[in-house]
Amino acid sequence: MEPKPNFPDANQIKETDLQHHWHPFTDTATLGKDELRLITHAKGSYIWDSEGNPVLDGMAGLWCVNVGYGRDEIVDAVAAQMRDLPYYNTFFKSTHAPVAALAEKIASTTPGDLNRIFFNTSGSDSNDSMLRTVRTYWESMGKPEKRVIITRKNAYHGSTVAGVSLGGMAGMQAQGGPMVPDIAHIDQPYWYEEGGDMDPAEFGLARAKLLEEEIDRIGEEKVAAFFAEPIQGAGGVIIPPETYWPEINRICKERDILLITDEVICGFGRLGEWFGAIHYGLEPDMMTMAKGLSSGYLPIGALAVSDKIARQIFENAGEYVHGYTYSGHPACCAAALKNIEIIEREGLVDRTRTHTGPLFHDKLQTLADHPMVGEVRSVGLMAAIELVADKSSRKRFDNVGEVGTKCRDKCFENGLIMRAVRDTMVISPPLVITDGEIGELVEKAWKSIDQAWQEIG
Ligand code: PXG
Repeated sequence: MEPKPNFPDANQIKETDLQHHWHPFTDTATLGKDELRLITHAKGSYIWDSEGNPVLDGMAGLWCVNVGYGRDEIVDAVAAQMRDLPYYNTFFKSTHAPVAALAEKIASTTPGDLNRIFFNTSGSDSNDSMLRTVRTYWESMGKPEKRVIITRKNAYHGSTVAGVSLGGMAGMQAQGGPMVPDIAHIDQPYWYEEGGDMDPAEFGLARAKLLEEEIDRIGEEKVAAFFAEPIQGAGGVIIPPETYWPEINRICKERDILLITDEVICGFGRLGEWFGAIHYGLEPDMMTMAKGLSSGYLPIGALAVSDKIARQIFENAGEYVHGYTYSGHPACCAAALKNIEIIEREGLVDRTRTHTGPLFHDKLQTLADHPMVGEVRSVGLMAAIELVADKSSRKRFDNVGEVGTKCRDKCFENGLIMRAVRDTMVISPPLVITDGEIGELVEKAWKSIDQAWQEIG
């Protein structure tokens, strides 16, 4: 495969990058030139590097390019919007057509009565907005002490101060503290890693009951909300046992605690429904979203709020002094609107539920025959492969993360992007992935797992 024609000097770009670019989530000081992969262009489910190698993008970028790469329609919609109105704010009684249309569109896809949409630029700042909105709601109810938000250990909710505080990643919380106060973390419903001798159903129930115990410990009058992803993505595609969400739902309803889902990864068709909450039969009081909202073509996030909560705040809190310069940015809204139009027109949500999701599931299960694969699990187009030293006891390798990193590197070499979370491989391809590409993905995954296994002996 030839490199992209007329592409500037790749080596020079890498040199410049290494001198001046500070990479997110990277040990930039030790980043070597030969490790740096320069991506030049993309189409459908593939990206290309500067050497001209096509790579099947099993991660849809960072869990976001749901409609795949190279959608000229989105480019055209954004260009047209930018010619008409590249920017205007939505503060101070102003609006514009794409923001109004997008708010209506999102409201029509969300479960229950989440009819009020606040716009942001990412998942992290949507979660900041969520935190402020939850606490403002209870303040407006005359209960300012009801402000603790319960989340889970090993959850990822973003990289801003509120995002890291809400998240339960110990390594992130160790940098740049102190964290936002009044956030509590309970154990996650990760049966494969933490289930011990319990069966999954029993374990799911036990982990859900931790919420009740935590509410009792803190005092119901102080707990504002439970906030969680329907399926933890960055934590390792942790699919809770079927018993988990119904019990969480019951507890939130009985204890006057808001139920809020982070749909940044699970939203916009990833699980074969518009949102993860729908997959689990939940009607949350609020939801946050980003990524698949625009398939990553432009940065945009949103907080969807129920009629009841919005009305309470509007009628009792006065002006809500919150918002970003780019809340409801017209070009980003235009990208999101076109993206949702494509998802609807091509039936990508139903296709994921009824066709690609089941096919992906069945094909991936063949990997469970490999001696190093302890479990393969998936919902829709989101999957995890557990790499273990011993299948029957679910025992991990001693040097946690080593085999996962090795496997990820082998995937790169074999033309597949698959991410490693410790020794769990995670996959989240574009929703437009074809049947043939699913076959290719699984074949390359087997080859890479096997090569990593051979190397560690
Ligand atoms: N919530 C969830 C559930 C996420 O997955 C965020 C919030 C924050 O969104 P922004 O747009 O602020 O990044 C995320 C982001 C990874 C990885 O390597 C995952 C995310 C971001 C970067 C890397 O798995 N998720």
